[in-house]
Amino acid sequence: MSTDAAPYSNNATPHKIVERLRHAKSVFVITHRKADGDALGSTLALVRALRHLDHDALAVFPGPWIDIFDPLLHETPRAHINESDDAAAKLHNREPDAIVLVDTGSRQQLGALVEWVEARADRTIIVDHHASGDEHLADLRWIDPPSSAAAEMVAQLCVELMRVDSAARLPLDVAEPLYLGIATDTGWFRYSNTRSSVMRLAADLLDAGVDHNRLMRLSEQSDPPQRVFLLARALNTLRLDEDKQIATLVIRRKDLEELGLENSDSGAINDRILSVASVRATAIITEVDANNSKASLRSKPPLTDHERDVDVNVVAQNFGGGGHKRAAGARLGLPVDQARDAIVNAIAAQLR
Ligand SMILES: [Mn+2]
Repeated sequence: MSTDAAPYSNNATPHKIVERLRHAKSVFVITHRKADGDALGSTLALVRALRHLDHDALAVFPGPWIDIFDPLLHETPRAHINESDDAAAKLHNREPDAIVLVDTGSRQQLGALVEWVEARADRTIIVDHHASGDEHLADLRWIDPPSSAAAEMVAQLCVELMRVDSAARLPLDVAEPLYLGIATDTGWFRYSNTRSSVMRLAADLLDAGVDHNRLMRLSEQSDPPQRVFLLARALNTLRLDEDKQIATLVIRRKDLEELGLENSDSGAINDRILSVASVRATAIITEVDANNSKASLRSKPPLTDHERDVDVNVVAQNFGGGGHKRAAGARLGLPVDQARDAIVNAIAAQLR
């Protein structure tokens, strides 16, 4: 989620994007590196909808890759571009008529695809729900931060593209990844971005035949036991600051290495400590190396006018990162303990 991107804006309607896609015979759909449920779901859904209409569509994923959703990929054509790859060669020097970036519009999120995408801005379309990105990447931009997930936006495109009257009429192979996207980006309909439109869309997608239990199991109940051991270690580092309103945890390199884990999956751990009543904001600080750390941040919406609101997107921007008001991230060029203090101070400034 870390980005230097600036606030960016719309210049196209969903209708205009659909019209552009109708005229594109070949389309590459690209999302951000380390594709999460929304990124993957949005990409697969749009590629499959286009293929149902006999367009030549390809899903393109910049690495690294998170494999937990692999059972949902099926035969959908896709390319993986790793950090050290020559993007053009890996894409067989193919030149698509249109490129759609979904769930990101930020060059820092594109890995080895950055220059390839930048050179094709004239045929690139951004469909994103993040508030910041790099406008110059795309000729057409539909940016909608109120959308709970990019998949909510892509659902609208798929319905219009496929000329159905509601998402309940989408083919199951399109509906399933859309549901994955909205479910994961809303924390399974618990986060503050769970608005009425997303609940209605979820209902429609269930009517299209989506198996909620299967997706829930894949997404939330497929951890190796080491994840729980990591949680136990992380909880031992809990620190509460500023009248117990800020909760922070630290995950050290050593913890990950000893448990054989590659990443801290800090989003899931943040959710656990938000359960403390007094806590207004949380941060998981993960050690990258002796001098670098990354922070994953969350905040709770205030319940009364007396509560100060913590915007973690603003906190993350202090460190060159970003994201959303309730969920953001940043990389810090600091050892993990100093990074924790810096993050706590930045959050505390918003609570005073
Ligand atoms: Mn998203």
